[in-house]
Amino acid sequence: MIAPDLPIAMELIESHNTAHREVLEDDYDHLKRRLSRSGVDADKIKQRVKRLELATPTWGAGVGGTRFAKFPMPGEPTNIDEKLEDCAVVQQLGRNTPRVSPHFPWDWTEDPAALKDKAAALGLGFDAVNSNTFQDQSDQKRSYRYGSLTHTQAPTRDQAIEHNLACIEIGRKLGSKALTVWIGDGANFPGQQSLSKSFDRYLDSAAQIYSALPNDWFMLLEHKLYEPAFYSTVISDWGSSLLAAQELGPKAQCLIDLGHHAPNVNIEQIVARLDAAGKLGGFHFNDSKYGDDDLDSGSINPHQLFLIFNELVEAEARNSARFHPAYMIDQSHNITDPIESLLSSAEAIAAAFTHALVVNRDELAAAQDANDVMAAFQTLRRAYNHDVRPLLALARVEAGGAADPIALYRKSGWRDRKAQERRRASAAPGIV
Ligand code: PSV
Ligand code: MN
Repeated sequence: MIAPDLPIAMELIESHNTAHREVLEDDYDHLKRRLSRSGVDADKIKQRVKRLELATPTWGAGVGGTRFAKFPMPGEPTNIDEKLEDCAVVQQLGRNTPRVSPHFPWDWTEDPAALKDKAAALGLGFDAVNSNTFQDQSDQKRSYRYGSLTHTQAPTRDQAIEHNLACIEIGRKLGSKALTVWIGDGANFPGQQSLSKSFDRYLDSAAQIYSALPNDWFMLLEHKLYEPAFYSTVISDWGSSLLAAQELGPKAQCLIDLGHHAPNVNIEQIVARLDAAGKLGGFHFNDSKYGDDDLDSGSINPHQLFLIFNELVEAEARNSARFHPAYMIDQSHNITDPIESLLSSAEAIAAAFTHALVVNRDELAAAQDANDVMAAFQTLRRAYNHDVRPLLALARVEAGGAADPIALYRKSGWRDRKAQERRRASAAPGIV
C-alpha cells in the first residue's frame, strides 16, 4: 500500500476543523434532537452518508467551454496528472469522491500502471472508463461525421468498436470495473438515416464490445435526447437504452445522465422503472435549466435530486442484493473554479441522499396505502425541509475532510500556487 501523498497540508485542515468544531457539534446536536422527534437516528444516517461514493470526471476538473468560447483560468489542469491532483483536492476536503472517471482518448497514457500508482498515491482509484467516438482524433483513419457505432459502413463501425475495446484494456489496467458508452450518433435531417437500421447497427456493434467485457465489468449505456444530432439520436431515451441493455445481456445496464431528458420529464419515475427492470446501472449527476446538461448538481433543481434519491433509497431497500448503481458527476465548469464546483456539487448530491434517508418510510407507505395524499406529500416535505448541513459537515470532519471545504480550499491558495507551476490552458472552444 502506497502512503497517500495528499495535496493539502493536514495541519491546515486540522486547524480549520478545530475552529469550526464547537459550532458544528452544537448544530449537529440540534439536528439530532429534531430528527429523533421524527423517529430518525441521526448517527445512523451519518454512518450511511459516509459510505456514499461519487466519481469525479477528469474532464470536469479542467475549465470547460461552450461552442462559442472558453475562458481559461490560470492554474487549471491541462493533463491527466494535473487533473488527478485537483480531483485529489476534492476528495481530500469533501471525502465522498474517492474515484475518478477517465475519458479516452483525452486521458490517454502509454503507462496505465504508472497512472494507477500516481492516483493511489493521491488517495484515488478509478471508476468507469468513458469511450469517445463522438469526435474525430487526428490519428484516426475514418471520420465519425456520419456516426460511429451505428455508421452505415462496417470499417467505421469496426474502428469505433476497436476504440471501445482499447478503453476496456486500459480500464483493466487502471482497476476500473465499467465502460460507459455514449455516442453522439443520430441525424440532423428527416430521411437522413433509417431509424430502425441505425438501431440494429448499434446493437450489433455494442454486442461486439459486450463480448469483450471482463466478467466482473458492466457496460453502462448512456442515452441523450439530442445534441449533437438535432433531429434524431440513436440512443435517445431510456426506452432505447433499456431495449439495448436487455438485448445485450446482464452486464449491460442503463446510465441516466440527469441533463439528457426533455424539460419536465419525470426522471425519478425513470429511475423506478429501470430499477424494476433490474437495469439501473448508474448516473451522471449534473443539473440543467434548458437543454443544457452541464450545470452544477443541485444548483437549479435540488428538489428533483431529492426525489431521485428518494427512489434510490426505496430501490435499495427493495433489492439490496442487486443494487449497485455507479454514481458519477458529469459537469463542465465554464466560469467557476472546477474544484469549487465539484465540492459544491458533491455536497448537494450528499444532501439529496441524506434528505431521502430521513424520510419516514413506514409513515409514507401508510399514507400511500390510505390514499392520504397530503400526509404522503408532507412526509416527503418534512424530510426535505431539514437542514442537514451539520450532519454532512460532521461526517466529512470525522472522515478527515474539511468542515467548510470551499472556505478551506480558498485559504489553501492551491489555485494561485498552480498558476505559478502549470502551463497555461488553450482558449480553444468546445463543449467539454
Ligand atoms: C454527453 O453529453 C456526455 O454526457 C457524455 O457522458 C460524455 O461522455 C460527456 O458528456 C463528456 O462530453
Ligand atoms: Mn454524461
